[in-house]
Amino acid sequence: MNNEDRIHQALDTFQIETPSWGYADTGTRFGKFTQDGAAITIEDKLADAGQVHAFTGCCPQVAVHVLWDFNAEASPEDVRRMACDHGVRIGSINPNLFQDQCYKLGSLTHPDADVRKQALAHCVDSVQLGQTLASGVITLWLADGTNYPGQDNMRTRKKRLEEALSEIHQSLSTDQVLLVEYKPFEPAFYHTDIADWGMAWSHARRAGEQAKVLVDTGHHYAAQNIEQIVAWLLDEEMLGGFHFNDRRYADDDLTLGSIDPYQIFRIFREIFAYVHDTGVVPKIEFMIDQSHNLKPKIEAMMQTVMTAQELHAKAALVDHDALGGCQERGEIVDAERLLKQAYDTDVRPMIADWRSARNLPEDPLMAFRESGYQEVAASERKKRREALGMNQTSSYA
Ligand code: AFD
Ligand code: MN
Ligand code: MN
Repeated sequence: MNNEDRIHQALDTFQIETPSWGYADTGTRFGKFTQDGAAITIEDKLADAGQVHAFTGCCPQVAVHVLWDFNAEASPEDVRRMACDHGVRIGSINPNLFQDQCYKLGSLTHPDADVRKQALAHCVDSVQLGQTLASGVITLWLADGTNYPGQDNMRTRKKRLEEALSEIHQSLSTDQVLLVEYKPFEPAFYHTDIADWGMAWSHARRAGEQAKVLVDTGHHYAAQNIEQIVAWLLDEEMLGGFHFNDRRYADDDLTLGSIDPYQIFRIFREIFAYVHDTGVVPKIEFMIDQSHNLKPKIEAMMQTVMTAQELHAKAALVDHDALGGCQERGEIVDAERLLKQAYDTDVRPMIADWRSARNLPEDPLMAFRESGYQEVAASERKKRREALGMNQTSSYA
């Protein structure tokens, strides 16, 4: 198979989910810079996600955040219809266990049984919401942890979480998966209850067959070898999915591949190698987790999507048989050359051909910019913000 065919075949099956929260105003703990064009309601978010899908052709699903996207004006049925109206559908469901005041000392791991009960009820409600929306994926991120040595017993918290995850798992329908996300620190600063892939793996394993690990590429210490984690989880059949972004320092939600594109290529290459070696195509949820504070939201999302397609296409070019031969013979220079040859291939013309063959613009970002959608949305939403008296200036949170 030539490079063009390999890339077209890879792109035909490559889909990546965009997050509703990536279209709305966001900020840091030091303040929020609002944008006239940012989405205000879930309908705005789904309209914007619909634009990303319409121009790129690979983002039919939108992740939702339960507390931020559903309310009196947006029931699950309303949201499902809005998604359909904008040419997308609801993807993963994100419970919110980190904003309610009662979660100050944790949610599912909290020392107070009543708080744990409230958190568990929210998770089970989220699972049922997923069933209502025909979403097969529950992505669980816990901000749980402690800020001071001695604050709580880490083993007791582990046990509380094991109990809760097992109950959440029991509420899943047969076609749902529970993806357990890990993060080394933030917001907790002394310890985080699910701090690394091993803890997530242990919790998912204990919870049940339908629980797997969610790898957020921004949730690793600087020198961590993420593709080794991916290879292990693949081999253990415990890789549930990714939250893609990039980081300079920590959980920065930078544009995927903007700091270390070769790492993302190596991650995708591990998946292609696993499929080649085992003949098994694992069900992996490719999801974006970003919410840019400064960039225009839709353009930032398109940049990430287009980069993901390029890095995935490059990884599709690796000749696994030739690489396997080099590895067996210990030809380490040639082995690395094979990877670099694939990575250094300019795949953009072949991706452009793939897009035009599907009536998609060769450069989705520029085509979107010329469409005028952003200007129309910004002026309409600016009026709505003013009418709602929404905060226009950043303030210390
Ligand atoms: C934050 C958390 C985590 C979570 C996301 C959506 O660090 O990545 O998946 O918010 O809730 O980025
Ligand atoms: Mn994440
Ligand atoms: Mn994060």
